[in-house]
Amino acid sequence: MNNLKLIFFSISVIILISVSPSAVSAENVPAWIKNNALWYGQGDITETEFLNSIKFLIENNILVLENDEPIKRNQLEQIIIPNGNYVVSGGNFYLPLNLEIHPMTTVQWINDDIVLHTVQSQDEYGGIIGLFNSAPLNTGETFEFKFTEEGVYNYYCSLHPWRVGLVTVR
Ligand SMILES: [Cu+2]
Repeated sequence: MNNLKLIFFSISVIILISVSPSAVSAENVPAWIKNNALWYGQGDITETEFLNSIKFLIENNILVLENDEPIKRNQLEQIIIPNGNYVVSGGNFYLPLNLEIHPMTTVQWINDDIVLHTVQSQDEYGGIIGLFNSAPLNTGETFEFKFTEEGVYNYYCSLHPWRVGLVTVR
């Protein structure tokens, strides 16, 4: 085979082996494709035929080209209600004040303060709505809610209504 073809073949084999080792399982690669690689190396089939076999691997999800960053789902994220959160003029905001997550993330609020707090979902006018609503949480107690839909969710503490926070789902 000529040099160009040899280089191309080598690159193709490297791609097959190294693009996504975790996603390529040898037993999932059909025998005819393994033969294609051999035949292509020997010059028995054309570049197009060999490329088509790689295309087949990709289209059938045998060879998986990984995206930049897969979206993590079914994760747990935490919002801390910090010590001193009840103080009106204090700077002890929710941590974080605006939690940004993807859909299907469960959010857990934990009360690290020395007094009771609640978590109440609010509409855009500040009224309580029945989406997620905790009982009063003692120190160390938690409350969880799983966000399935994109959107901006407001909440506050009904015992300390100056404490408002956001969960942004997108
Ligand atoms: Cu509170």
